[in-house]
Amino acid sequence: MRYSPLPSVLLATFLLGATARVASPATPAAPTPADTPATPAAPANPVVAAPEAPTKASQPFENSLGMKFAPVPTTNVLFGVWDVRVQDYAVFASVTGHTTIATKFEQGPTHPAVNVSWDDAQEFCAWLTQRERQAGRLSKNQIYRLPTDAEWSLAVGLAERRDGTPEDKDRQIRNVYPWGTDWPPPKGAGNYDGSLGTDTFLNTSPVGSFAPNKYGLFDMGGNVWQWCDDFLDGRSGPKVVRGASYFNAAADNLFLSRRDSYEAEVHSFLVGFRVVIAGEGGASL
Ligand SMILES: [Ca+2]
Repeated sequence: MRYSPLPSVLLATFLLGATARVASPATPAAPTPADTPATPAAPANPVVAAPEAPTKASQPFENSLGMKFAPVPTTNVLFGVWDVRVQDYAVFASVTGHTTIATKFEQGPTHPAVNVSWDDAQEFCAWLTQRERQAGRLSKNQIYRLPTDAEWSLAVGLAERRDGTPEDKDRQIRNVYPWGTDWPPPKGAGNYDGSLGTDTFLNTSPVGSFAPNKYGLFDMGGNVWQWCDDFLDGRSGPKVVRGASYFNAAADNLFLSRRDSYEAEVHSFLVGFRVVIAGEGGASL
């Protein structure tokens, strides 16, 4: 039989992207004896996809740390599908020398980073923005930042009034949870306090351990509280956290409309964060 390497070159080129350079022209293969297994030829010029920045808020994206992002309709940002993980935060701490505070319980690399203050989260976002721009994975008018309180609500499909402060909206939509409107939560609903029987994790759990919401976002209820950008009262003082944690069991803490808050410098083993990618000033990507 005859074997030509051309088809595999073309296939690899197709799979690796349209900008691939094709070995040109393909050299016709010498006839191969029928009783000798043909060895597929490797592409003459292995193609490495050029790094690219996200171009639209409507398409999924993965950055250089392997953090994944998903679109949330009605927002102009890409949402991190997971909380920032221990392994993500460790790169930041290692490169910058930023102080970390160990937990008293064991955390794996894919657990959400905790003991991270709102101030720490700002520094992480600034560092990641710079890193990704240098790597060609973010354009100069795009930034990493915390989600706003309003964006967080949209990311869980909560139809809230657009005016008013986070404090005004705290628990105003009642009995709506990440899993629906039933109480108590069903098994597998998320990582909450053990008394609810939802899961077997005593403390934090690896991100992605439970089903994602309709936008593909994991742990938008349970595991750890997530910092949002806003002040609770809209002006000053403590910052908003959303989503409840592995420490919570009371129904009204698990409402999607629940806002708790901490001062920006507080480190808590119950609080982590996720980031979004936005155009500068929150503008469209
Ligand atoms: Ca638990």
